[in-house]
Amino acid sequence: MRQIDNFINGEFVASSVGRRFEKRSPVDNRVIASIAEAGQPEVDQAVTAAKRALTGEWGKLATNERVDLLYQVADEITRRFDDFVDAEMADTGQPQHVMSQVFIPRGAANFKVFADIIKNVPTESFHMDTPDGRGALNYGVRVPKGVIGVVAPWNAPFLLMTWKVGPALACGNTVVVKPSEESPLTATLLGEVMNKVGIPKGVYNVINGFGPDSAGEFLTRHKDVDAITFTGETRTGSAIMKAASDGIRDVSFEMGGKNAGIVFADCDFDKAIDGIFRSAFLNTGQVCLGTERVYVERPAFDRFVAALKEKVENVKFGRPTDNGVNYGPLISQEHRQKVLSYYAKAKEDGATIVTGGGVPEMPGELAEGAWVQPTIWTDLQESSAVIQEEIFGPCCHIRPFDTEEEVIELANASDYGLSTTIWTDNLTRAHRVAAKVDVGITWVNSWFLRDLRTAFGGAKTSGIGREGGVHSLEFYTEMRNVCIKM
Ligand code: NAD
Ligand code: 6OD
Repeated sequence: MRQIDNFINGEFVASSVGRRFEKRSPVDNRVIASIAEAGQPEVDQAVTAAKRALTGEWGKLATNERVDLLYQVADEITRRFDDFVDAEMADTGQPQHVMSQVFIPRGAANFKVFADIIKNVPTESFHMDTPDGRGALNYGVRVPKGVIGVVAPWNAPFLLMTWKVGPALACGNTVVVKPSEESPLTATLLGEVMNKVGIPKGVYNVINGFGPDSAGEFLTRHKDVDAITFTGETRTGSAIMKAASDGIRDVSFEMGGKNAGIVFADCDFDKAIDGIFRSAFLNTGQVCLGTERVYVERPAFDRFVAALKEKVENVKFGRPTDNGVNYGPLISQEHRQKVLSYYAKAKEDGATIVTGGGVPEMPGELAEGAWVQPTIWTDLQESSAVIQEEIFGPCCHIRPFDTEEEVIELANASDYGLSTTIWTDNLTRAHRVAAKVDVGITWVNSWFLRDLRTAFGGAKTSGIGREGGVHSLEFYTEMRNVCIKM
C-alpha cells in the first residue's frame, strides 16, 4: 500500500495532526493508499513556502531559464511515463490505453506548450499622440500574479492539474495544489519530478485532503493565495467564489456540463456513431465535455439508436491492464450511488431503457468495484432531472428533432454551457449552428480534439474565464502598462 504525504517546500511531510485517510481502488474497492490529510498548519506552511519562493531563486530566473526547467519537467514525466500511467490507473481504474495515449502525454505537453507560449507571445505597445507633438510610448509588461491555489478534480487528475500548473509556472508564479481526495497519486509523483530537475523549493506544493473544513477550504480562504484556479462541480465553484471574495482574489473556474450532441441526418453516420460513443462513454462518462443529451434528426433516429446500442453492448469491462478492456468503473462507491440514483430516476420518469440501466455482474474481486452498466435512454421529457442535471456517468438520452431551430433551442435549454458536438456534412449549417449554441467549446465532426493554443472554458454555470494559449496568460499574469513620454 502506498503512503502518500503532502509535498511542501520540496519535502514530503505527514500531517501534524496525524490524520490520514484511505484511497480505495475503484476496480475492486481494496485500500491502495494511505494519505496524510493536510491541516491548517500544513496549508499555512505550503502557502508560506510558495510566497517565499516568489522572491527567491525562482523569482530571479530569466524567462529562458524558467522555460528550460519546464521542458525538463516534461522530459522527466516522459522518462517516468510508466510510473505516471500506473499511478493514474490505480487512482481512476480507467483503461491503460486512455492513460498512456491521452491523459499522461497531455500532462507532459502542458508544461512544454505553455513554456513555448510565454517565450513567444509579445505584449502590447501603443504609440500615443500628445499636444507637444513628441508623443508617448505605452507598453505592457507581464508579471506573475503570485501564489496560485490550484483545486483539481478526480476525473482526469494529471491532465487537469498540469493544465493549470504548467501555465502558472511558465508565467513565473508558484503553486499550492489541492488534488481531489479521490486521486492524489500523480500530483505527489510530480513532486519527485520537480525535485529531480531542480525546480526550486516552494515553487510546487501539494496539500492533500477534502473540501469543506479541510485542505480545500483552508487553501481557498488563505489570505496569501493571490488567485484560485478551480476545476470541479458548479456547486463547489460557488463555495470557492465566496471564499475568494474575501481579499478580492481572482478566480478561473472550469465546471460542470450537460452537453448536447447534435446529429444531422446528412452526417457521416459511422463517424457520428464513433464520435458520440466516445463523447458519452469515454472514461466511463466522467468527462466534463461528455455528451449526456443526444439530439438526432428524425430520419436517422431509429438507425442511430440501434447502432449506438450495439456499440455500447460491446464494451469490454475489466481491470485497466486486461487485454482489450475499454471500459472501467466509476471513481468511487459514493459516485456510483449518485449515478445509480439517476438510473432510478430515469425509470421513475418513464424512460425507455434502450440498454443498461443497472449494475453489471462482475467476477471475483471485481464484484466489489464501482461498476455500472453503460446506459442509453429515450422518451424522457426535457424537464426530467435526468436531462437537466449533470450525472457525470456513462449514460445518455437520445431524442429526435425535426428542424435546425428546434435543436438549437433544445441544446440551449440548459443552465450549463460547456461544450457541444455537431455532426453534419453540410459545413454551412455547421457554421450557422455553431454560432447559435450557447457554449464555450463547439466541435464539428469531432469531439475532445484539443489544440492547447485555443480558448477553453464554459458559458453560463459551466465556468468563469478562459484558459489555453494566451488566455492562460491573462489569468496567470498581471499586465502592467508603462507610459513613457518622449
Ligand atoms: P468537486 O467539485 O466535488 O471537487 C473538485 C475539487 O474541489 C476537489 O479537490 C475537492 O476536494 C475540492 N473541494 C470540494 N469542496 C470544496 C470547498 N468547499 N472548498 C475548496 N475546495 C473544495 O468535483 P469532482 O467531483 O472532483 O469533479 C467532477 C466535476 O468536475 C464535474 O462536475 C465535472 O463536470 C467537473 N469538471 C469540469 C471540467 C471543465 O473543464 N469544465 C473538467 C473536469 C471536471
Ligand atoms: O483538455 C483540456 O485542457 C481540458 N481541460 C479537458 C477537460 C476535461 C474534462 O473532463
